[in-house]
Amino acid sequence: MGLLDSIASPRDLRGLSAEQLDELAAEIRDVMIRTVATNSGHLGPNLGVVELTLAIHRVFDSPHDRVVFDTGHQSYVHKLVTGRHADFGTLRREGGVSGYPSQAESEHDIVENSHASTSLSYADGLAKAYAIRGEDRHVVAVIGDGALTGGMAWEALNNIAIARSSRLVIVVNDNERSYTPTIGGLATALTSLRTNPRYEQVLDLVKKRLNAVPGVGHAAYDALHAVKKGMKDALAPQGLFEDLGLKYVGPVDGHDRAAMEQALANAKRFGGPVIVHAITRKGQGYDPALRHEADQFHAPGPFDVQTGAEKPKGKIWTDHFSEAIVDLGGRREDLVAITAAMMHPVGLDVFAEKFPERTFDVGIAEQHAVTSAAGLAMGGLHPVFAVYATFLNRAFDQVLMDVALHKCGVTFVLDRSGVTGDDGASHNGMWDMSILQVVPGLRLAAPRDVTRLRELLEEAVQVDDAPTVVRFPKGPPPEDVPAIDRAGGADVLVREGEQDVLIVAVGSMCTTAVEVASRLAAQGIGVTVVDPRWVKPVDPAIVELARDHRLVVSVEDNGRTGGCGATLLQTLNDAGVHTPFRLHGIPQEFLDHAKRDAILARIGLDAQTLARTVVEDVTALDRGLALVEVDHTA
Ligand SMILES: Cc1ncc(C[n+]2csc(CCOP(=O)(O)OP(=O)(O)O)c2C)c(N)n1
Repeated sequence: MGLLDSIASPRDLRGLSAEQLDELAAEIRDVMIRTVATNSGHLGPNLGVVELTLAIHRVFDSPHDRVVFDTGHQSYVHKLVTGRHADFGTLRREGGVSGYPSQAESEHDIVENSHASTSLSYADGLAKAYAIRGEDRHVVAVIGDGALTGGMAWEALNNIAIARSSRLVIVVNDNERSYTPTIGGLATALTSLRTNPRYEQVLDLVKKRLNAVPGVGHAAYDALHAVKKGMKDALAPQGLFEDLGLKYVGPVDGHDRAAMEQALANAKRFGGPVIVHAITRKGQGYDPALRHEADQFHAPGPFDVQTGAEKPKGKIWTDHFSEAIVDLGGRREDLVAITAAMMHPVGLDVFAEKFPERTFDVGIAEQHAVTSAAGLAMGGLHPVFAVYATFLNRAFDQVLMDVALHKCGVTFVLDRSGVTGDDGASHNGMWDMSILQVVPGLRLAAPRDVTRLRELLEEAVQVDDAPTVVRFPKGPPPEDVPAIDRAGGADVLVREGEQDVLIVAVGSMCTTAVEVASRLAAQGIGVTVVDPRWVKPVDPAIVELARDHRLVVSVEDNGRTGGCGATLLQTLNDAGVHTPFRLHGIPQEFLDHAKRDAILARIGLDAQTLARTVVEDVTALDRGLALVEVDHTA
């Protein structure tokens, strides 16, 4: 039995000796490494916050005091010391421990959105609420230097600086990295705080002298770290945070638990908002992570614990996009690429190597990325912003007003669209085709396979007077699905028997639709499967096909509300085409984490369920009945 087994809640950390805490830290690292090696997950970030998290839980009293983790990908240590050690082996598995904080899991978790740069706003609100209600509670926000590049964090700091009575401690976990090294003016400013030699030397000297005085050393050293205008302030590098009017403590070695505790205790005593600047190393305590150049094992797939060698993955959609964009970049000198701190995950790394002057990593700043893209387009270039579908949500207004209204030729490449699975509710890319439907002039393509990805991307970057979007899912692409015919701009994939059922399949759902068609054909039901390729605007050829069939079935890997099916239905209605219509998509709910295929089966987006529903619908029509009701919340 290890020490971790004796930690049921953070209070159990209080009685441990320094040696036991070191032992516990090692045990936590071991558990995290072994678990992520099989289940995949965020390893580097969590290895970097072991001491920091232990220190927070020893100094503050969670859940009375609230701890908010920005993004939440670095909350494994917190989970392990808040009663979830026994279940930790189920990390990211269906029904198991979530990869992010989860209110359903623990009273110690509060924020679970996993979209970066929000912690300070949550914390600002919480601290103000406690102040107004007269509750003696502290709020601790843990935010990485990466998340600190997001605009929301600065909007929050601007407010926090004047919220004098907020008992708010902001721990800046500075490991110099997002996935790759954090870039920008902020990163430079943090470096200057980190490396100010005068500060470090003087503090060291003071520490040595004071600690040499028996009895008073620690207390006096504490006092130096403390509040109000004192010696510490005279020594601390002025800049950045203090210019904003925020109390600053640091820099502190985030792997020195005792030093962290001391800094946090001082910050706690201050009684107003304080920043504690902790310097940590991503991947600390595990050599393969520290050596991992691309991202220090930010989020590895399964790997070998001894060597750190990742299990081979096949080519995924991202890899094919990566090749396609390099190819396009070679042919078009006006093509520029943008990433919001996700160079490797979105596959722009090779483009960046080849065309560094045409690649921009803007930090975790999707809103800025979009409007900056508008500027690049106005300046005569064609920007391609590659981003996970879920993160574009944040920049909706920028797409609408800054790009579309100005008729800017910007291409958005939405990776990880549709159901993504393991990362839980916040990471599914199930909103893009709904929110983008309302953007005038925007054209949206959903390639069904790799050939179509290349084709549609090529078409997209040729549009220079409107935004274009190319969206594809997570994981490996299917085998190519050849077209047997064209209808307008759409591909006809199957035409079997009579014109009974028209299946309009979007992107990744085409492969499934072809399988559904073969099941229907086997039962003597006539079926046509069409892939619109460009799903927005609706192709008039599809309206005509719908007019000629007995039943229209739309299938998309996007929320049912306001997506492609809903828009098609509305278009048919406007055109006076009243063919019975069945709309299949993702129910408009927050989906718990599980494997993508398991979720698709659960929500009825698998071939078997779809085929059964179509057969039921056709049977109802044959009998002259209305379509049966389907429970879309199942
Ligand atoms: C809005 C948004 N964009 C992108 C991401 C993807 N993402 C997850 S973690 C991360 C890097 C975070 O860096 P940092 O805050 O420094 O934490 P670290 O992993 O270095 O501890 C990014 C870009 C996200 N979660 N949210």
